[in-house]
Amino acid sequence: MIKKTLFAIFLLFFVLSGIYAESIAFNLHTTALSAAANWEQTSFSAAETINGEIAADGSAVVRPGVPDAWDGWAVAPYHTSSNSILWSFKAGMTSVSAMQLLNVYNPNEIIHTFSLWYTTDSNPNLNSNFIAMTGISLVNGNTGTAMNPVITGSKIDTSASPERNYHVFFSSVNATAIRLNSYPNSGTWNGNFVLSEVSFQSVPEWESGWLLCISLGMLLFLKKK
Ligand SMILES: [Ca+2]
Repeated sequence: MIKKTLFAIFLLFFVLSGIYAESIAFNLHTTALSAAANWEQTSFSAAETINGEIAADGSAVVRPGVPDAWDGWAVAPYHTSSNSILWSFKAGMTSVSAMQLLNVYNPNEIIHTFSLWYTTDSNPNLNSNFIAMTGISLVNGNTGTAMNPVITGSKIDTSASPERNYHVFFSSVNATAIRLNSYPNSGTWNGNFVLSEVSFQSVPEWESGWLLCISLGMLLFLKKK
């Protein structure tokens, strides 16, 4: 009886370790983030990039009390300048190794040139100290094929062949927030862009690792006995 109870307890821990892993890689499970930007075009707020929706142009999102909600972050009329958006992890320090950027809104408003930065500040904001991402590579998320952008430091230039679904891989970092900087006219067509949604391949450092190790060890121990 005791053995069964213990087994059940550690099985629960094992399941929880999976939940706490918060693997939000390349899907729309983005509730573990908050978003802020230096500038938000009217009805195109930073929060639209983490709302779990990927609505297209011509179909304003229906939200009670919000008459003209468009799904994505845009920066007009300041698309001729650089802009920044910050995604902070609600879990705090998080191990991150990849992200997905979706530009579903409109094929004419795809972001093609941007840079990626991270911070370890405990209270991250757009003025925190940021470190450039390294080891960057891109895959077309729709086809799974490697892309060939011009990468200079953490600056990624896909203007020769922009895509609507970027999987961006980089050297793993422990971060509290990730910042994306756009460049002047870094959207296709008129220079503006609409970034529909973002997600990260992330694992909060301590929860998942410890829960997984302890629960797996105990499961194996109890199974042997
Ligand atoms: Ca969205």
